[in-house]
Amino acid sequence: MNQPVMEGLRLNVPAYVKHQRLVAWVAEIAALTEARDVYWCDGSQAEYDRLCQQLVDAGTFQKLNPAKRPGSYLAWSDPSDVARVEDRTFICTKNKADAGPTNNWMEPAEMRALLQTGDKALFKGAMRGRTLYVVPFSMGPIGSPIAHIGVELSDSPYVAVNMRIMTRMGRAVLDTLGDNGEFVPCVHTVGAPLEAGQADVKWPCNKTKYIVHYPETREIWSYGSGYGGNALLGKKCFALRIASTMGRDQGWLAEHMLVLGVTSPEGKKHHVAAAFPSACGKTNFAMLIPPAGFEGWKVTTIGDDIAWIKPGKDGRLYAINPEAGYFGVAPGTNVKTNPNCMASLDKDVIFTNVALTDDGDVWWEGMTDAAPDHLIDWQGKDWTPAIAKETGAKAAHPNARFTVAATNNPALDSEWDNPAGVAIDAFIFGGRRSTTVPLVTEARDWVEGVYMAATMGSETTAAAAGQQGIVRRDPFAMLPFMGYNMADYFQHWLSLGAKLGQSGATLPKIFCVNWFRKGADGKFVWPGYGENMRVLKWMLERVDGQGQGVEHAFGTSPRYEDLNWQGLAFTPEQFQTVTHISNEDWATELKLHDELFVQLAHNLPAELPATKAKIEGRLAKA
Ligand code: SAT
Ligand code: MN
Repeated sequence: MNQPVMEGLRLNVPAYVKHQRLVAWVAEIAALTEARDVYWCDGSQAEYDRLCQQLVDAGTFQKLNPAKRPGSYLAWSDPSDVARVEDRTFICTKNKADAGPTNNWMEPAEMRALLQTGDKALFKGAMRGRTLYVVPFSMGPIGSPIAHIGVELSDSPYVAVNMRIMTRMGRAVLDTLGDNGEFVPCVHTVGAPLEAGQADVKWPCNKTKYIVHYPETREIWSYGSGYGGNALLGKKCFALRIASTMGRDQGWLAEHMLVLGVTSPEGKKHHVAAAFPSACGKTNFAMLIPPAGFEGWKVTTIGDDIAWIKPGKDGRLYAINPEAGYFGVAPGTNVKTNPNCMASLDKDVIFTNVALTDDGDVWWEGMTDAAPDHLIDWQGKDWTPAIAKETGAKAAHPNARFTVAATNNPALDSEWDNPAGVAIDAFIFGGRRSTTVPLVTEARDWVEGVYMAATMGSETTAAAAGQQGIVRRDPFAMLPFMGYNMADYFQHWLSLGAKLGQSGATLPKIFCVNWFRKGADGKFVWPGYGENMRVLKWMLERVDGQGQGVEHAFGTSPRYEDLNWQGLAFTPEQFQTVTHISNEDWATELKLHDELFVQLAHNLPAELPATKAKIEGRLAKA
């Protein structure tokens, strides 16, 4: 292929690239952003090692002690760039109603003027002095009929190396794309052009941030942040926001769900998909080790954050994990809460915003009972337990993360890479609620389950910038990740259920859980983590038509004697605390459901207020 040469810029197109439209687009973005040069990622180990070394030389990465943490690096971000920025995230559709009331919206032409075409367009010259990395990636196994391809153009080598872990990235993707394949174009800049002679900083970013989606043309434009979901555009931007609209149009689901396999001692295997908001323990649940009393049971991980779920010919729902790695929360992770995760982090990890130990390893709050005597915290400052006591300074940022390949996980499911996916037996929806919501409830039918998921509330966490610990409605744990109108999304779920039901297929059962209920002392009552297996087993018994429970106003829950307590001292009184349904609390809760329904009134499926009326009727009789 001839190499298009633009004024002063070679596109450096490798001979194996056959896709003229892709090359033309790279040329267009390189010209717009005035990138210094262009580099096409091939996805090789040698390239990864080279880019990591380059990041070390630039001061972005510190190489960790290879005797303690081989092949691993630590990055500290700018203190202002530590989480997703929901208030800077936009869904740009022609009609505002298509983005819906839960999304920030701007008219596409207006946004394009701001970013691309206007006199002061932010992307104009944004990559000056920097290399534009062409990052081809596949969400899902390369070549799978369920997978989709994206190409991210980014001026951040940190993004390139993280994308190599989080996705199937590199030359093989372009080979599959051929000369005319479809891809989602993703443009990302840290928004920190370098003028001639200007020295770079360790974590370039910009105070101004835009995370922009055009669902109608399936494009993503991200400006000003180098962090996680703002910058690794295959993840929330593509695999959830853009993919949810693709799913709506094509009859499938893109969900903020982990997917796990559970195998019983008799060898019977079930698959479960579970939605929880960010930083509510999805990774822990996906890597759960069954506790004492569950000998012979096995839990295996298919995915820890996102599921793409498509109906199969048999009417069942099949899920794949579109990702190839985990971008998980480090604080709180330890050998007790998540031993499989700790083992995954032994080698070949990129850590972001954890603390550095004096012997070149990492530490975060909750990793060990006692903190080391001295650390360098995530902002590069001296940290000791005494300083922490006095100032409250955290060694690791509460949203500190690890990036690691799925293949590092000792509990990885043998089917995790299966292009056909796994058949889902149950959906679980869970929020972080210190009160009101009981440990586990089974919906009596699909519509009741959709109601539960739609009205889910959760206390906010450090995964997003903004106030933490306040309850907000987070339907399906998708509030920050919906690419279209939330009410239409509810309808999509209802319609899919109705369609599959009509085909005679058994629909997955739907459950709602809450691991986070607190007692009068303000402490969590339910031990969580591995002990969640007790609840999981009950759910699977229900799937098999065996588990016992009692019906109440909004579903069916187990009694104390319906769970296996072998190996755990958990009293009926404690069980009462985590399962109690207070009519008073639920009256308040239902008012919040009302507020949501008022907000989503446009196109809200009638089934939802109808379900609410039934619940109210039952509560009145209770
Ligand atoms: O920053 S990410 O979006 O990748 C993590 C999360 O919020 O779940
Ligand atoms: Mn997530």
